Amino acid sequence: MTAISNKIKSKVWENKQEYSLTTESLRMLLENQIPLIRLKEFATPQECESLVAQAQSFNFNSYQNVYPKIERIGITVFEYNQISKAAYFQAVERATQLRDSILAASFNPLERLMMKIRECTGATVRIASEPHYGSYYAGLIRKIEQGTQLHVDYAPFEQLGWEVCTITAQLSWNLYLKFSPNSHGKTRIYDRQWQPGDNQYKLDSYGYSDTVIADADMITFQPYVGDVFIFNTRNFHIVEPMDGQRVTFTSAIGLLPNGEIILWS
Ligand SMILES: O=C(O)CCC(=O)C(=O)O
Ligand SMILES: [Fe+2]
Repeated sequence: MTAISNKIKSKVWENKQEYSLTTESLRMLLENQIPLIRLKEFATPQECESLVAQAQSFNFNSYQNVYPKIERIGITVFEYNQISKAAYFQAVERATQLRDSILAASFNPLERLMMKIRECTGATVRIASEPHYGSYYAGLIRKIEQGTQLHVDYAPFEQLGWEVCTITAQLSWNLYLKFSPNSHGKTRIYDRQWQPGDNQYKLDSYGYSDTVIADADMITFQPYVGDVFIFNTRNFHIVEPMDGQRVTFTSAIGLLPNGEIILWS
């Protein structure tokens, strides 16, 4: 990237503009030209409430080796990386059945989001799929209430040997389902993308030292129930702790070299 286009880019980050979902904004987010896309009123308060009510009759499990505690319904490639690919794909069917029964009794944000991305890009938008194993799981119902460490989510670095490792850009979408009235629990994204040399800043299974984001531009957003926020998770980011409940529906979104867009968790 040239010095001039870098300058234009950091202007956009400084202005902290919010973008709606369009072909152009999605392309710019994938290329890290803008920090954030917001889909206002993606779901109604009633839809969000009913999804949470359905989910609460099942067990949320804690992420393994992740501190502070993060709970979720659904499975992640990140955790099975330490176990095995085969075990992940064995767990997909059951996790998918549970997700589908919760969504059938409330509403389906995953289908809605995929449809919106399809409409605005014209691309093939599908759940990620692994040769010889089949479909991935996508769509966690997640509670992040004690915050996260500074981290990135970027499969080419984390998931060697999986289809999702071949993506060229990675985003995350979060639908905020429940958010206790609170001025905390915000999400902060830094204009600093993970690079191979950054392993020296790693603290544990996923957290990084603040040194890595020194001097980087950042944007902090306040989540609202019913809104979806999409951001580029190769950028270092962090969720502030809060008092009360903070429940989201979320998955990763990746761009493949052939232009297809894949989702997984
Ligand atoms: O819950 C959030 O606001 C963002 C969580 C996160 O780290 C992610 O979606 O990658
Ligand atoms: Fe993240």
